[in-house]
Amino acid sequence: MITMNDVIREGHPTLRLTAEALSFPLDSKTAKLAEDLLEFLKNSQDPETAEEYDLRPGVGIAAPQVDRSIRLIAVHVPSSDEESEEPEFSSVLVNPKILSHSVQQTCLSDGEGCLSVDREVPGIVPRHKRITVEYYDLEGNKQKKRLRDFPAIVVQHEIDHLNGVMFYDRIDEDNPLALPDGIDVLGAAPSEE
Ligand code: 4LI
Ligand code: NI
Repeated sequence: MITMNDVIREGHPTLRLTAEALSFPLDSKTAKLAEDLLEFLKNSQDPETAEEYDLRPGVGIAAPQVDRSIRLIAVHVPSSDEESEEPEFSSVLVNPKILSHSVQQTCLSDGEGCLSVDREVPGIVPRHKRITVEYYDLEGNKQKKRLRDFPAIVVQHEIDHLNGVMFYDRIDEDNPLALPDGIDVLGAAPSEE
């Protein structure tokens, strides 16, 4: 089982590498890693399991974060509506590639967190609001998925890890909290006029 001890932190050189593309069929070690990463995210979101193993909650993790420099990410975004049993998006994505994206940008009002960053880095992280991502599933089938808002942000954050990019690289260092023109903001409480 993957725990926080397996997660490398900022400063580790692997986080700055460009990760290697995978070919199919995946070897058994890589297939196991993929399942373990998705399991880690589910465990991290389960209050009892997270408490027992001291896991920080996450909705996405990339293989380089456990020191495997390969193009594989796991995403487990719970559904935003309480009714639904089904997660909004839960998958392992191999060799993910953004085929197209909106001009419209979005960001999280409270900034982004990362399992490899043990500090709060305040600032606006501009992301594409909508993306079409192509990837391979664990069986090697090519998939294409359209995502918007939070799931789109998570996939962009994780693909950045495959390219050695950290979320804070995207924060404007001169004015971290300034909103770029026309960006929309996710998670902001409705403000009164
Ligand atoms: C508990 C159980 C407030 C602060 C709001 C928590 C289940 C931050 C947001 C969660 C913030 C779950 C998240 C990410 C942020 C902040 C990631 C809580 C886990 C919200 C996921 C990759 C950025 C993703 C929205 C510094 C570890 N996740 N919150 N950012 N959630 N979570 N990111 N931002 N401010 N990071 O962190 O998994 S993309 Cl689901
Ligand atoms: Ni991260």
